[in-house]
Amino acid sequence: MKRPGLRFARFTSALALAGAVTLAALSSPTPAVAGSVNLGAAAAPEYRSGIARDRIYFVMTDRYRNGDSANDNGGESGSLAKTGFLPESISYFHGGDLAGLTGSCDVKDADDLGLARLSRMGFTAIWITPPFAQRTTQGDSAAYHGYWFLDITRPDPHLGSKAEFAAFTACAHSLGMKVILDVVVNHTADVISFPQGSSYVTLQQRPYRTSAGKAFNPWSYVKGTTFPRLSAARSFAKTPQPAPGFAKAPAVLNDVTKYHNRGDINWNSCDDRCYLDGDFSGLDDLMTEDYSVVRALADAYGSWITDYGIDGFRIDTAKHTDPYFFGRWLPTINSQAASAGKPDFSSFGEVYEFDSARLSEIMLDRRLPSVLDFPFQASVRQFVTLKGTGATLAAHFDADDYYTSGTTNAYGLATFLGNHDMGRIGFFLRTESQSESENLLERDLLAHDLLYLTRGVPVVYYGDEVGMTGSGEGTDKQARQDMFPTQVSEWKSETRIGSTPVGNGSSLGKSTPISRRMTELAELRTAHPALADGSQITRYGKDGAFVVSRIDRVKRTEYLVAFNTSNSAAQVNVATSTPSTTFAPLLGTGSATSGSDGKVSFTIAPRGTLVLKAAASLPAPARPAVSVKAAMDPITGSYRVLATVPGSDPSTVSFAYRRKGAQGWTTAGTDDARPFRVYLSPARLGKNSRIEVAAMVTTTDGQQATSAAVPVILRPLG
Ligand SMILES: [Ca+2]
Ligand SMILES: [Ca+2]
Ligand SMILES: [Ca+2]
Repeated sequence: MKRPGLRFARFTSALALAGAVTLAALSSPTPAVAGSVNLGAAAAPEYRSGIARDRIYFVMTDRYRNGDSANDNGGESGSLAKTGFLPESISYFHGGDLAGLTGSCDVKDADDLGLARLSRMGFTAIWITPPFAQRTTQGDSAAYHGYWFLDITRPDPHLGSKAEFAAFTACAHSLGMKVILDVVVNHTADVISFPQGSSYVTLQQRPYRTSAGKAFNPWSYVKGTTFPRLSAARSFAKTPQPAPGFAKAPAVLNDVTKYHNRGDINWNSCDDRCYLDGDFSGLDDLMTEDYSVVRALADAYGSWITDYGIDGFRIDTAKHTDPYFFGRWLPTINSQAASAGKPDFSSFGEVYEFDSARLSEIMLDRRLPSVLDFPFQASVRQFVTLKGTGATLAAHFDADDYYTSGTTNAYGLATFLGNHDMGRIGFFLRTESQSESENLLERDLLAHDLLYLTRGVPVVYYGDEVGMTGSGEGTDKQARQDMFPTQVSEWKSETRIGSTPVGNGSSLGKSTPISRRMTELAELRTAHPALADGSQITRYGKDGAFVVSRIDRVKRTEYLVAFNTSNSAAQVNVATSTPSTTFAPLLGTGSATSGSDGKVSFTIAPRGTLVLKAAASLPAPARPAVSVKAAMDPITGSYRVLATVPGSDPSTVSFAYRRKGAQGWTTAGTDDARPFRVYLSPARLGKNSRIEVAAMVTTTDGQQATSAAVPVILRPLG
């Protein structure tokens, strides 16, 4: 869920410190290099998330395929308010369900348009909108989207039964696909209202009070399992009054004192706390500081992992959840997943934020392992519509080092081109492109090439494979079209990129230039895993062109991936790490030969992509050396630790720190692309902490060298 224009201050998380693992106890001492320190196991290898090589298809289940018309009314009859079913309207349920999405699960049957279709297109994971039982309707709209839950212990009856959910996950797993559930922890359906009205009341105006009337801050209780006893009449800024007839589950969520009860987020005049404690458009905002809420959400969502083998969560409205919640909730989720045989359970949060410095800060402060990469979406959108240049993309990826820690980095970010809130890439191209309209298909393919061939986990929004664009404003309801034959008249005649308007037909059986390219890109990533999660080194970013190297460290092979958004051919001259060899094409037309200095020149076609693979292996690197220096980064107030490594070998550099006087080193993260950097936050490590930092370089042939230790005082900004 999104709202524009949010601003956030930094949150200092005391819990962040508690989670930093001191690795001294784990290390088996290795011989120290003369004149340098021994980082032991704190010099961790480069990290990759469990989904770094996956390709995710994001689908709104209600809009994909109707496998069972008997559930279209959700088991209700009578009024629209009860059934929520009106397939002619963009605001109501349309009939799609789990049975339809699952299909017959026969990948060899070209007529099987369920999960087998997605497997054939090369997807290795599916993210479905929240499948939980909803408050069916609210005002003049229905919960077909899944973000208004009442009961998270069972599927919504419009989508199917528990048995049908089990069949869905079993089918996905049999096809080698992971299942990622969209979960909501910030709020429930809107059931509570206030006699005092819905305008937000600040903490200064009315603090929270215990049932005995004592003012308190819920953030004082985020380290333990106790919480003050509260009273509906006395504890809140407003008096919570639940509408009758809407039972929530788990049962503790029926207790109105488990909510913030301060009124709605006012999007125009919110203080920082209001974004966290206010109701999101009336949706009941959970008191996630209360451990009983943490526990209930962990048990209820964890049981889906235990019962169905769910592989990951996409976490809705993560930006609006209290800053301590994920540090408490995710470890219990991950341990339930590990017990269920899912040690690589992977989650990513929705933090609607377009600045990478700020987004990474929220991700790390909140202890989220990954987030949706909104800045990537904005940068690619600008690039392909000619509102940006190669420099736009270079600047975007230059911020990647902000995401690096011992257990996070930019390779685990979920990348995307558009979604169910902001609208589709096809709409942006159709309405924003500063180019001749006949090139929209090529620009759409270019956008998907960028999605699949740069770092991150590509998420395709369902319907983009058939070139859906969007009606009206192109956002939210108008970007949630049906894949099965639609009864919405404006969707029948809607412009599509690469194909004709769908009319009364189905979008499911169609092969389009975009779907064929997705399949090709998926095959390319599978055949050459470096294109999925190999080190990415920016080589060129100017005018219409953007070029990166991707490195296969196991095979010691370099790839060049080049994009050109301009309407004329782009001639580039870039550095590589592989001298005196030929680079042959895997995608696109062109080739190159590197000189003895590693430089190559080649041409990228207008609106084209070129993927080249070096014939020779990376050369044996010289004996390595590394030095570090640290300085405050004025953008974030974190300390930028920069390692200098001579030569052009695509080495990795592991960073570690230790507190003054301590013996063991703690992992700070490993960077595998020049410039070699990590960022240490005074807020997370402790303001004015005195630490030492050091780095260890590992070359592509396994040689290592360690720097001297450098003292740093983590003074806060300002
Ligand atoms: Ca149905
Ligand atoms: Ca909240
Ligand atoms: Ca770097």
